[in-house]
Amino acid sequence: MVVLTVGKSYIDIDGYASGIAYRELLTMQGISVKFVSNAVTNSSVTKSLLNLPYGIDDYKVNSDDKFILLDFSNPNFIPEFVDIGKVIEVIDHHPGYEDYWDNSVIEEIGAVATIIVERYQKCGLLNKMKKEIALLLMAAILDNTLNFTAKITSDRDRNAYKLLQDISKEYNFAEKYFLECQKCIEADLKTSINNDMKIEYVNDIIPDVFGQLTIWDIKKILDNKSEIYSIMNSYGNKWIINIISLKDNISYILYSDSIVKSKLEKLFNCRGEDYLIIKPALIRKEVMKKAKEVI
Ligand SMILES: [Mn+2]
Repeated sequence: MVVLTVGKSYIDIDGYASGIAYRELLTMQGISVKFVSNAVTNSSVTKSLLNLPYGIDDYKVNSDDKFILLDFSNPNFIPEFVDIGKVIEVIDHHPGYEDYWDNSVIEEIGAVATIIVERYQKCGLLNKMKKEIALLLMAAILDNTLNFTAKITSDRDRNAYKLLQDISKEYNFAEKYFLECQKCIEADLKTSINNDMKIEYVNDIIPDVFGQLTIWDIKKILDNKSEIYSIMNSYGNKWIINIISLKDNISYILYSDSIVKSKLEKLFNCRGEDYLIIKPALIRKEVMKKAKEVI
């Protein structure tokens, strides 16, 4: 048996969709394969995607099984049931461990899902892909590329997404998918902010407490500013939070006080009232990088 698996800490939609889609492809090719993981799915795997008639297999690993690792290559994230000597392939897009593996495909690309789409294409089996599988892979590409705005996005991701659109016939899926993610965030703003909180000293420009939320449409969230303030204030009196609104590709940066505000205005060379508006949107990593370059 070939066992596909993902990193042990949590499963995001890229690992989830890639595991399911690659299992279907290998099965079509006559290979016995299961997709196995004990990790929990995070909020990028939405309820409606979890409800599709595909999922993780209930399977106990045997000593003669071989393993394929998807969407991770860092050996620290290998699940306990994987025998590292029996890993036959690693497909990932996080750089750093290319030399560690003999059979690795670690590419600078938006999503592992894109590589899986290309494998269907190479085998001439794209026309056999089910609509539900196409939807899962579309969500993976959307999430991992931040709706094609992240720097890591490549033309391969855009091409794969087009092929998947033709299979699923869903031409308005980005809005649908991200609105469902947003609903989850709005339903429990506190958990969503807590689960994506970075506390790290960068320098005097940026507070240590740096939150981030990725949503589709900013409006409702801004109506709820007071709740965001109270959640962020529980981390201390100096903070910022970057709220990425994908619909308009804008970062809305909220801050704890006027001192932080004026430092950010200087950094971004713009003026804010209750928040800064930055277009195109920046992810947290990019804001930190910009702050480091100043000093
Ligand atoms: Mn990924």
